[in-house]
Amino acid sequence: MIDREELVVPPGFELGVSTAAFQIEGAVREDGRGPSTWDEFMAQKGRIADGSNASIAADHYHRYREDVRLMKELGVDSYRFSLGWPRIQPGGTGSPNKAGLAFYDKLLDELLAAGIKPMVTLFHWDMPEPLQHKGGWMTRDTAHRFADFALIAGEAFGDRVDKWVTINEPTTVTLNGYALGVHAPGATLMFDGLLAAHHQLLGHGLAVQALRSEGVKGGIGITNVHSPVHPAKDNFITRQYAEVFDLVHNRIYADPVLLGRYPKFPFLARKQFKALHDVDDADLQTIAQPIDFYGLNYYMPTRIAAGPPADDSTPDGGNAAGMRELPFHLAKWPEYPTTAFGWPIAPQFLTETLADYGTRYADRLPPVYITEGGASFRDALSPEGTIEDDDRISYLADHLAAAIAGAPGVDVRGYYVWTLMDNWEWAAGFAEKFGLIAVDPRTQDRSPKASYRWLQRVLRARG
Ligand code: IFM
Repeated sequence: MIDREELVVPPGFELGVSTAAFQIEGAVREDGRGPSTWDEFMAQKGRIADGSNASIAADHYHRYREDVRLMKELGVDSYRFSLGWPRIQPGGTGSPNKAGLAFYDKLLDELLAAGIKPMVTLFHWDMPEPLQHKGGWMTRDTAHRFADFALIAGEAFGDRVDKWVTINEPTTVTLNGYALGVHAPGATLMFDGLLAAHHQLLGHGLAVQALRSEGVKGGIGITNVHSPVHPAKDNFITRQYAEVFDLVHNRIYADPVLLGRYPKFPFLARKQFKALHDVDDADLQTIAQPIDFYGLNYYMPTRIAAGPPADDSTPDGGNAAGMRELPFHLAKWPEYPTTAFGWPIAPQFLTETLADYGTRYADRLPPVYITEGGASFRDALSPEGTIEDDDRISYLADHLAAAIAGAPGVDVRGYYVWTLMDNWEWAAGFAEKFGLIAVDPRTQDRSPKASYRWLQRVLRARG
């Protein structure tokens, strides 16, 4: 644990906040926006823990000016947000919706006027529904439609965006969305869902080519969420299961992008990885386009234990019904405190992750940005009506310090806090709060928490 008031952010180290369109914008039926796979998913009974939906979310679509002002007062260098694909291409194909483009145009101009550098994610999970109905990421054609979308975005915003992220967390989309069915589109294909991973990676490569062909001035990268995987017991079988989970969570995404190949799959798991065997070399060349940075989201480590889920299973995807089909499960880390989501708080695994990247990818690894990091807690109002989210400050201070310290062979350039304000946390609805700013669900009033004021002090101390 570091002294949070002593934390020094070195000059040139970029500090930002991160959000995603569907989690904050609301206005799902306004100005020609089309429905997305998440619109459909959240309307299905039993899918969202608190029964809520994101049709208003944090109403950022109407309050973006106030949100940019709050970011300016916070003093961040950069803002990472995503473009709502269905807002710009309501049907997923064809010419863009002018009103959709106009919203992001205004947002970009507002950010630049406030001196905040925009980092734009092209896909943060809200796929246009018509494409989902054709199979979504299980369909190869979606990768090409995504490249068309990248071209539209590059043409419209390429003069102002500082950094582009093609896809956010293909891991989560594949595992939660296509394998376990706890996220949209709710498919339970288990290992067959890995085809969705390949098509996202192909979409990434094609989108990089599209943005380059538009001559965008910003750097281009991809973001994955990395969780270092440890066996709960040091025996052969548990180590094998941990290796399989490391492959499906981490390596099948990073290796093709950075090394131009899929990792070697364990002989005993060849059947499970068949979707990724024998892929065309041309695809791998497309996926391994040179990139300017690698985006890494880090929240927690993963522990794998043999046997089906038992009492020591983690929440979220960890106790999805599909997990019961597997001979292993995600186990708890009782030695660490946890966030409200039940995620272990252990910043040393961010250091381990960085060190692993430095060793594994060495000179193939471009500069790294931690594009997300943060924690949900049950924030309570103090008698004075403020939110004193001490736990969040500790989490951020310790993880930020780990990112700044970095690891040998890794050029860590920045850290983006997840997230600016309380939002709609996918299948958890509004229950899980990660924000630096509280949002009153009835009035949409924004109230900065103690963590916001702490980060503001840290940023001001840079001079
Ligand atoms: O809210 C999500 C975000 O959309 C993607 N990364 C993890 C966050 C917390 O679960």
